[in-house]
Amino acid sequence: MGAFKEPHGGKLIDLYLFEREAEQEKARLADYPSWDLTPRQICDLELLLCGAFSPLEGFMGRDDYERVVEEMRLSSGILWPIPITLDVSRDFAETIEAGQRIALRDPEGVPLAVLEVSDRFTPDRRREALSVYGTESPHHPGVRYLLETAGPVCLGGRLLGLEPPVHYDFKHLRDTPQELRGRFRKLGWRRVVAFQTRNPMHRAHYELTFRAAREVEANLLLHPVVGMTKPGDVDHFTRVRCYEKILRHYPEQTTLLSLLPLAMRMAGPREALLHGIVRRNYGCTHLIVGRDHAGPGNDANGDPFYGPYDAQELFAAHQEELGISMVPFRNVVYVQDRAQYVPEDEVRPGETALSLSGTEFRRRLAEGLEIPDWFSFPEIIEELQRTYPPRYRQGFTVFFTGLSGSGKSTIANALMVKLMEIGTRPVTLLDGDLVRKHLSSELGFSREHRDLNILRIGYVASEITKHRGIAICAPIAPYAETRRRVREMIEPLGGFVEVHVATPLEICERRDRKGLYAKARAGVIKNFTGISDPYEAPENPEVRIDTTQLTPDLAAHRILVKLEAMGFIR
Ligand code: PPS
Repeated sequence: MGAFKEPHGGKLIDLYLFEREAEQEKARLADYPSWDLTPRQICDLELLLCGAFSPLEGFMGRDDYERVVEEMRLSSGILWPIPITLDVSRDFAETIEAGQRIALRDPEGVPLAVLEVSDRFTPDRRREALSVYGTESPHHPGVRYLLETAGPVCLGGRLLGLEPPVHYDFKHLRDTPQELRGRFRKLGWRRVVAFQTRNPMHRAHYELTFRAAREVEANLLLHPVVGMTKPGDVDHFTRVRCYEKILRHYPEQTTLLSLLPLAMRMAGPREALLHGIVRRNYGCTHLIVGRDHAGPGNDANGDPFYGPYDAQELFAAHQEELGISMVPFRNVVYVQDRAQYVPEDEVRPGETALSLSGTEFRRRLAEGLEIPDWFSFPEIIEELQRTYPPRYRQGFTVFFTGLSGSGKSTIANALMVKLMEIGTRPVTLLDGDLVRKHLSSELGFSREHRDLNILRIGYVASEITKHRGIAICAPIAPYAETRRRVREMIEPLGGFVEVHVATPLEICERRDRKGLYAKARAGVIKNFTGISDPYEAPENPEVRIDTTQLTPDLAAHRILVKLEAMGFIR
């Protein structure tokens, strides 16, 4: 196997302009239209500019796009598995002509590159989804992005790089392909096997990378993706802290860690090829390809989108052309009898093989249960426990909803006092009236204004939850869709408990503590919830309370019991 083969016999692409040219180009930027790059586009741009996507010299035009989608080849015939395109809005595209230059800027407005537009085209996203991802299902995160997020028109052309995207984190672990090749050369590493990952590494990963490197007599590059991975993955800050810790377990001078700002598409087999091309460009000679490489999870029926070894098969078929070899790996399992990890097909009859699924691992973290040493190194478990504390240390939101006068505020106050008595976390009450005074004083009671009000409350509660405090919200929140959006905002950050205070309208109206129902009946107050405005009762709240049968004290107690059952207090 020849080391440091140049891609396709050519040089590594470097699209950055020399300093003087870049200055000249920057002086002309005021005359160019500007496009603000999305996070995904910034990742793609960074890899294009530094040559990680060699031989690409810019965003793909129609000819490359079409042939990549249909045949996995650029128009020149070179193997390329996934379109790398600049998608924009129709409005923006209509202002752009072929031959024009546009400035590509980061979210702060910093110009990163200039695109010499040579092509403007409207891709057929469904066809792209079917060919590249093998499915049109929106359950596939790559397809969902394509169909729901990506702009409808693409601009293709050559890139002139002005400066690389700024990264403030883990600077010491970021290398361009040039830099990494240089490091390998300096260290005398002639054979390098890359390990691609988007997850924290546990002992099984450690074992298999170690074995892979030994098998092919190569040094090891841990090359985790820190651009965009699958929604819901462990954040890259936590993962990189874990990688730094696992690195110390490899024999000295054998292994390097470098971060890859790639935006993953979760395209399974085709993505494995892209990973191969990128690693080849970074100077690696081998890539470990495992079971369900770059797999997107399951479809609506719970079936996987790709076969477990589809990626290995496709890679094997194109290995020569890719210029990088695959090290296929079999799953390793822990054999208790031998206190050792072994490939699963080497487990002898009668031996006990142990493994812990990702789901089971997350359950144990959430419940603060023990995680065995054979599964992961203690420093890594500790790191993950810090990011994912057990439920009783996570923040949560109790979100009351119900008619005016239903008793939301009274119960919310009682609950707040009880939680303060327990005292494990700070508590903030976002009561309807209070919020309308401080956060939403300019809003009225139209649907639009009510939604804005609830989304503001949701945003504040999500921040409180993220910081591991308790938010108690008590607005009317009459619309189910808006409540769903609030839940979606908060659930990934901690607990969300919806409490429907279901006191019937007649009772609320009979109580009429603020005299508002009388005014609403008289038509003095317009759009009054329950009288002249809708209230959509929640279908599946965590708790439903009717205050005609329950005192505020007992109602608050019921919510506490629910929180206990869910593991948020103990
Ligand atoms: S919403 O729909 O969630 O944004 O409403 P919210 O912020 O909770 O505000 C409800 C309180 O405002 C008073 N009020 C009205 N309620 C409903 N409809 C109309 N038109 C209206 N006008 C004023 C009322 O006192 C509500 O307080 P609560 O505590 O719910 O009784």
